[in-house]
This record gives sequence, structure tokens and C-alpha cells, in this order.
Amino acid sequence: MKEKGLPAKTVLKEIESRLNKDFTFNSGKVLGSMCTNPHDLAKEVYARFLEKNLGDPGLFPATAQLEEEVIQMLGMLLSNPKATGNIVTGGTEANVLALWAFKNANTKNGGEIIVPVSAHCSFDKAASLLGFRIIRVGLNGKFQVDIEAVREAINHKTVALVGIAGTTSLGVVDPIRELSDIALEHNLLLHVDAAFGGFVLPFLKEIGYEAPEFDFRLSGVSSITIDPHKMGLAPIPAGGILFRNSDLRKFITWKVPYLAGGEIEQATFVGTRSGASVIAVWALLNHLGREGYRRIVKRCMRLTWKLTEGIKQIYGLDVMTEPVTNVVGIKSDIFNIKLIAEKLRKLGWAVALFPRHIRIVLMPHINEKHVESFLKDLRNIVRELKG
Ligand code: 0PR
Repeated sequence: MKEKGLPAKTVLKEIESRLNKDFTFNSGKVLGSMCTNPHDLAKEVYARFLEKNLGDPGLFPATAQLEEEVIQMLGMLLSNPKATGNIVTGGTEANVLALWAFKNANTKNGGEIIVPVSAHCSFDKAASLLGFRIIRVGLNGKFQVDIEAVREAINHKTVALVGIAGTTSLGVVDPIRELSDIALEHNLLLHVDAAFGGFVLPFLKEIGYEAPEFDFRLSGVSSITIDPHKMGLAPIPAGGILFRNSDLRKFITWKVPYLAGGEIEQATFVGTRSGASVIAVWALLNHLGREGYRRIVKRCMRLTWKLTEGIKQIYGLDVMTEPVTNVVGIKSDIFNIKLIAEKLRKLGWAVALFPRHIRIVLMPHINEKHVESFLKDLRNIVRELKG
């Protein structure tokens, strides 16, 4: 740090010139991210309430009330208005909180959590923090967790199962009903990671797509992660953790007695936390409503299928599986997919690369023209590789 500070104008100018190296969602080039431009209303609200701290809800009781309403609205979206929970920093914190509650609720010896190989790395982080052993089980032909393999992995040390509703790599949904039945049968907890799918799946049926079951309607589901900062269009940070009721959540509830606003009970990992995030989510849920989110999902799904059809028509390329949510996996049995990804990146496309496929997420910042221009570049790359 310098002794003497610079004028605000100079600092802002420097920031602008430095940050223009970053990708922008508006460019339409970011095809591999699960985040997007926050909605304008959310940006405005977020900027206005930066001082709100839900780490001391006694100082901000009205903001705390909005968080309760957000959890109730998300609970209703996930078929359980009685759900309890919090808006947290993201899917990672939400998944850690679920497993933390499982750990403290667990009266068995040892502790194993059965997760699909497709699960996000936040489960490994959670297991490392909490001393759980993660048992990864394989997938079926549709890239969903193999239910038989889950059954085989269960033993006296098993504490919980994890199912994914919108996988990181392909956006597919595990057979959550079967997982729920197994959880009930073996008296296990079941966490559903709908960090991505939580703001997509509830709207699919109404717009004519197949909508796999995944939420609290299935009575074995103990907790769900649902992230407003992915398909919810909220500013980062905004993840969501919901528990079926207060039973499990009480295992991660801590009393903090000395605060300026008076004694509180806290069930998040972090202490000081953004009230602005919560208010922004509240604003979005109220402003967009089911109708608004349905419209957004409809548009994203239309583009998902446009891209899927386009890819199927390119020689040597195919999709990994028919899309369930707005995620497309591009594979090739002929060309090296890593090489294709490298060539796409050279052309400025920010795509995500998995071992056997390129992941495209059709987020709300992508439009028809972006998809067409991407397909054109892809066709040219393939033509060049064919020689
Ligand atoms: N659960 C699932 C199913 C996820 O896909 C992710 C992250 C998480 C949990 C963790 O969420 P947080 O990142 O909020 O903690 N999924 C994205 C991914 O790994 C995260 C992401 C988002 C990565 C935007 C890049 C990016 O540009 O792809």
C-alpha cells in the first residue's frame, strides 16, 4: 500500500482498464459457466443494502425476516413450505452444512457417505473437514447414479446418501425417488444437491419437458441445496440450504450470546454474512415469480435443444446424453475433444472441459445468435481437423 492514496477517479479508471481482460457474460462467449449476469433489479437492490449483516440479525431484524420469507418461498418451490434453512455463500457451503448436520446427528460408529462419482468436489471438501469417508459409486448409461451400486455400498457405517439434481458435468438428475426409498428402508439421511437444478426442474413440466422428481415430496429427502446465484439470477454470493424441518438443522445451530443486537442462534458456517444477497434474492423471487422463472427456463431449454440438434448434425460430434436441464455435453468418437476445446478457447469461447466431453451451459446470457456463431466455429474446427 502506498503512503498517499490516489483520487477515486484515478483508481476507478485503473480498475476499469485492468478488468477489461476479464470475460463478460454480455459477450456471449461464456458457454461453460453455471453463473450469469445478475438480474438488474437484484443488482440495484444489492448495491443499496451493502451494510446489512445477517451475522448480527438483532441489528437487522427486518432483513432477517426477509431471509425467513425467502426460505419459505424456496421451501414452497421445493414442495415443503415448512422447510428451514439459510441463504449461504454458495453450493459448497450448503453441501458442507448438510453433511455437518448429518455428522452431528449421527449416533452410529464411523461414518461413510455414499455419493455418485458425478458429485461436485464440495462433497470431498466436506468429508475432509468433517472426517467422513466418501464412497463414490458409478453411473448408469444415462449418467445417473447406479442404484444397484448404491445398495451394494451400504453397510453399518453408512450415514447418508447424496443424490444430484442437475449434475455439474451434464445437468442430469439422479433417480432421487429410488434413493429416497433406499434411505427410508435403511434409516439413512439423504441430501439432494440441486444447486444447479433447483431453479430449473420445478418449471420443466409446465413448459412441456420431462421433469424428474427430486424434492421434499419424496419423504426420504432430508435436505436440499438450491443456489440462487446459478439459475436464480442472483448476485454472488447466494447459495441455499434447506432442511425438511428444524430437527436436523438444530444440530448445526450455535448460540452467540454477546452480539450488539442481542443473543442469537446461528446455523451457518460463516458469521458475518451478506444481508444484501438475501434481500436481492427476496426481490427476485417476488419480482419474477414462478411465471418469470418459467419464462427464463423455457428460453434456456429452447436454446439447449437448438444446440443439441446442431451438434448432432456435425460430422464426428454427438451429445453425451439427451439434455435434461440446460446443460449439453459434446463428445466425439473420432476427434480429440481436448483439442477441440483448445481450438474453441483460442477463438475466445469459454467452454468447460471434462475428461470425455465439453460442457456447455445455456445460461440466460446466451442467445440464439451466440449459439449459431458457436456452431459455425465448431463446424469449421471439425472441417479443419478432417483435413
Ligand atoms: N453443486 C453442484 C451440482 C455444482 O455444480 C456446484 C458448482 C456446487 C455444488 C458448488 O457451488 P458453488 O460453486 O456455489 O460453491 N458448480 C459450478 C461448476 O463447478 C460452479 C461454477 C460456476 C464454476 C461458475 C465456474 C463458473 O464459471 O461448474
